[in-house]
Amino acid sequence: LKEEGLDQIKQAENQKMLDKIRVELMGRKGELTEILHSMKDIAPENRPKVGQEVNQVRDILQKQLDEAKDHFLQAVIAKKLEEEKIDVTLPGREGHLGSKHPINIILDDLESYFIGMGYEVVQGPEIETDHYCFEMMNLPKDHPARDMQATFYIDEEDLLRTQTSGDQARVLEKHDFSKGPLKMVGPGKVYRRDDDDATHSHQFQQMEGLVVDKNVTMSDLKGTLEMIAKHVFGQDRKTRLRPSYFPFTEPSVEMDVSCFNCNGKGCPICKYTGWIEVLGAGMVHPNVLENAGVDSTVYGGFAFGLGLDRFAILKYGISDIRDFYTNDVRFLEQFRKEE
Ligand code: FA5
Repeated sequence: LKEEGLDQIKQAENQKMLDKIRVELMGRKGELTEILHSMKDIAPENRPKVGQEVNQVRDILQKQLDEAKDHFLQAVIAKKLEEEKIDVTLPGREGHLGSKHPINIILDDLESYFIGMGYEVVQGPEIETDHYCFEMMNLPKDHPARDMQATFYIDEEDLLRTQTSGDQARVLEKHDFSKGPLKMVGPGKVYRRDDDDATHSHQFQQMEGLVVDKNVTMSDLKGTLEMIAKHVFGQDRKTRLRPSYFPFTEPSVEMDVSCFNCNGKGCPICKYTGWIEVLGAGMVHPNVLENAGVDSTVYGGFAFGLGLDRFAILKYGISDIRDFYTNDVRFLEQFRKEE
């Protein structure tokens, strides 16, 4: 049986044949097992000897089976390795890496600039209430200046915010002035029923800014705005402040930056004015402070709301604001070097 078994194992050509031999020899109905089962028919004095021999044969066959199995396994692995050979000289497949959106580049840069000057960054809700977006900002329901910003209303109280200025009221209500001055910026998306053109979009991004303390003056505001402009646009771009009107600031100003396209000479992008408006600002109106429970006889401050899309247009010389949201990768990829 031993010789026969070893012979069969030697002749097995593959794992399948080997499995069959194993079952025939050692399986439940295999020849060896049968011999072990028939031990009871052997004379008791011969049993130990026969048992020992059978066990020996079983061990030898088992060892041979294991070796053969290992041999087949190695062959399978070797074949697989051969088939899966990697050609390291092939050029790699290029993965597509996204790039940061130009507005986010400006946003991240401004955020860290303001954090460096001690401002905290807050995030207000895009679905804002009439209460925070308008009423707390000195714009009661019947105020004519509500027409300045065409609003998408959701219901009587909820709306898509037209400006980030509601963030001012939210932080003013919470700030503890005994712990120090309030300095915050609040970036985010805003929505208006504006007609789209090269510099206007129905959805754009603003960054609100608010500083409230004792003895804050208009020259602090002017200095801050000029610093921001120089930081983003460099030393050479011209800026100007124009008197303006906002219900929540008094006095109010707007800042223009000289047009990137015509360098101030006048072209269709700047509507032949030579300037593009980038932000509104002013000294916080006492009513805004009082509405939030801050004593306007002790505290005062300045606020600004800058248009991040306009900043990006001017910084990168983009001739149409709509390029920001049509998401053409060829447009977006140009800004990879700026990240
Ligand atoms: C405001 O929204 C005021 N909340 C700004 C403010 C804040 C004033 C704090 C005083 C104190 P205005 O509507 O002008 O103001 O918008 C501010 C800036 O957002 C503009 O200067 C411009 O840069 C940008 N902007 C306004 N409308 C659009 C639009 N349709 N598309 C793209 N950018 C716009």
